Amino acid sequence: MGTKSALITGVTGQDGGHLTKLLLEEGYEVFGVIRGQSNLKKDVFLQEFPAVTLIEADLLDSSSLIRAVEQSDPDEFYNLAAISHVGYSFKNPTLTLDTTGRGVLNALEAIRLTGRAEKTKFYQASTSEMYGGLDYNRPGLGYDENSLFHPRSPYGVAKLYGHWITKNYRESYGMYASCGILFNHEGERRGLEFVTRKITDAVARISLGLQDDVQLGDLWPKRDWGYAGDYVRGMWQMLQHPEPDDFVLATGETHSIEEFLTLAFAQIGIDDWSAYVKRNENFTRPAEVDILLGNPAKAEDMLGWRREVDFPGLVETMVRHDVARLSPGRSTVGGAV
Ligand code: NAP
Ligand code: F7E
Repeated sequence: MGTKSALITGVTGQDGGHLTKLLLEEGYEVFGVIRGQSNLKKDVFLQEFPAVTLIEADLLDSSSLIRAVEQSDPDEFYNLAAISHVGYSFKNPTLTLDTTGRGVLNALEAIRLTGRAEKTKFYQASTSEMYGGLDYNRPGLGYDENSLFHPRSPYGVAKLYGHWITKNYRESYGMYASCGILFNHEGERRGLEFVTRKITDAVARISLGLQDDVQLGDLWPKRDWGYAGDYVRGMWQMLQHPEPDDFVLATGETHSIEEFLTLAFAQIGIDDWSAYVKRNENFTRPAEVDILLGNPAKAEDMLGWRREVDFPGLVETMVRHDVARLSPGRSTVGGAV
């Protein structure tokens, strides 16, 4: 069989970077959808991944997606693009619906209308935010593929549409379309606006005397936090499975933001972090997801997926990366900020 081709939307995001690296290592010809007019963004991306062909397109523009699919003629289409920040989605709910919800339909239609329903395998980036973390629907062993959904944000609601329209295209048109229901995954490519990276960036700055404290919202919420590199491997494994299906990827452990702070500050020798963390109401949300815990048994059994990085290892990697990045005379590692 010849070289496989893959089209990735959201290629400039955290998972896009990890997935590009993996697919290039696996010998794929990789095409990435890049939005906007900025040449700088393209240049920065191509500096790290010169082998990738970038295609200017946008999830909001159906015709641009049709062009992207025609140009790349992909064996595998990974739809990672989204408005992905939960707090931002409350402030921009319509944009979130259009991008994170309707954008999935636009991507599926681009495959179908170009006559590739039988050729192109589709991956949809579904999320644990669809579960909502409320008492009544919280299973003891963690959420799995059959758990009830009760999204708690415009982001979660839009993702639920993306999830169901993907399943609908699988059932209606026989498309190979799979949803990965991924719990939080983090790492050195994580955007600085997400809580883990905001903390590790601040901890590094505090240790280097560049910053006095960090302003955060609620600290009690718990998340099932894994490493993004492990999770993109799971995405790829899903599309290698003989049948399309939906899979949860998670660690099966849950930890509060307070626990994350304790491990992160311990990396720079601070045991009591209370003086360095200030509460700022601007970082709270109109509705919170209190606790998320996932059960990855199906992916482990059917795909042989395993996560390699544990919670302390994740925090240590992120703090070390940010200290190195911000230290005088040190430059950025790879494409990570
Ligand atoms: P991310 O870092 O926020 O990346 C989002 C990407 O989407 C960026 O490349 C962004 O491009 C692109 N994008 C946004 N709007 C677009 C549009 N209208 N057209 C084309 N591209 C657009 O997200 P991530 O953490 O890598 O997550 C990848 C996917 O998995 C997302 O769909 C996210 O919702 C989902 N997910 C993430 C997690 C997690 O814990 N990370 C868990 C479950 C599901 P710009 O660079 O131009 O902004
Ligand atoms: O918040 C609390 C916040 O924004 C985690 C996305 O990738 O994972 C991510 O969504 C928790 C929440 O991630 C701050 O209220 C406190 O309880 O890092 P986050 P998220 O909302 O869990 C899911 C699975 C996705 O699918 C999403 O795309 O931390 N929190 N203080 C804060 N959060 C932020 N961002 N900033 C704070 O200052």
